[in-house]
Amino acid sequence: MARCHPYELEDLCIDAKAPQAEINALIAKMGAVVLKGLLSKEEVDQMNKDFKPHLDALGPSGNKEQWDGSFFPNTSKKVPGLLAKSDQYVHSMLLNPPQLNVTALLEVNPGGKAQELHRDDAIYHDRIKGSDVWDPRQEKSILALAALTKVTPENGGTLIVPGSHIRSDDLPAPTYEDAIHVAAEPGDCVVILCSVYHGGGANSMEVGAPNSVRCMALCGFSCGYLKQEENQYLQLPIEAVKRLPIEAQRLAGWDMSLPYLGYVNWEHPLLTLGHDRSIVPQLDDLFYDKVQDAPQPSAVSA
Ligand SMILES: O=C(O)CCC(=O)C(=O)O
Ligand SMILES: [Fe+2]
Repeated sequence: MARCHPYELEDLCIDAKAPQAEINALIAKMGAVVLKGLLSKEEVDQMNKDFKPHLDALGPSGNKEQWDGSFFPNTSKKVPGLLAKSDQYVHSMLLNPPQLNVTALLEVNPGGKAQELHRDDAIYHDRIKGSDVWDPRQEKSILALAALTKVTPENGGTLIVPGSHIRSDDLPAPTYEDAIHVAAEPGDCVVILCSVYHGGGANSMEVGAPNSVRCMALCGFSCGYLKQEENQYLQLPIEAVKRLPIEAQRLAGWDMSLPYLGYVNWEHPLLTLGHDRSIVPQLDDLFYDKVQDAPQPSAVSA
């Protein structure tokens, strides 16, 4: 059966050092990109080292005590709360600005079945009207998936339907035949708009075969006025939050969404982490967004 688009994996791939405007144009067209070589070998090695004890603590793949559903079968190991588990993750994935939405390590093991194709933004109950041109204002969140192992179509490479970010919700959802399979090297990073149809792939490999385990570190961002998918305030030990760089604390949710959403005792939430008042926005700075309120270039020239 014909796919609903003409694209192959290489149409989504772009050098991570390409000009930002080129990357933006590609994601606007496709709804997803693969940034080749975003992370260095050292960054990938350090994250794998930091996460190993947490994966080991879950026991072997297929362990019946793990979540065993269709979206996440027990062959997928899932580690949450990554800000408290790897400083390298904080620096390589988080400090890359809006508000953090979700962190997760997803290790897909042999025997794992493919996820249903889905839009992550379905959690916000939005409907996409569908059009020929992408309107960035429809987006609520964006997700980066960094490869920490080799990722192949056989070991669970993510399934993506290019162009489906502008597909109307009145049309039937795309099928597995419409999806392309991600293949990526460690350090490559898949970035998807959360309106694009995607899903974790099946792992059809034998246990113990080379590259039979697929591991990706996920870092999602959402608009600051939305409830976060992974509840950072309850997920992270407060002492671990206090140790994060201030920019990471803000991204994790200890911040205001202007105008005046998210205060504590009428003040900025960073004060709850013990910061000196002099470095924390106060009074009118809790209400007015100087960037948004400034005259826009078109308004000035008109
Ligand atoms: O594991 C993957 O490749 C994608 C996972 C995913 O889409 C999800 O958990 O929502
Ligand atoms: Fe997803």
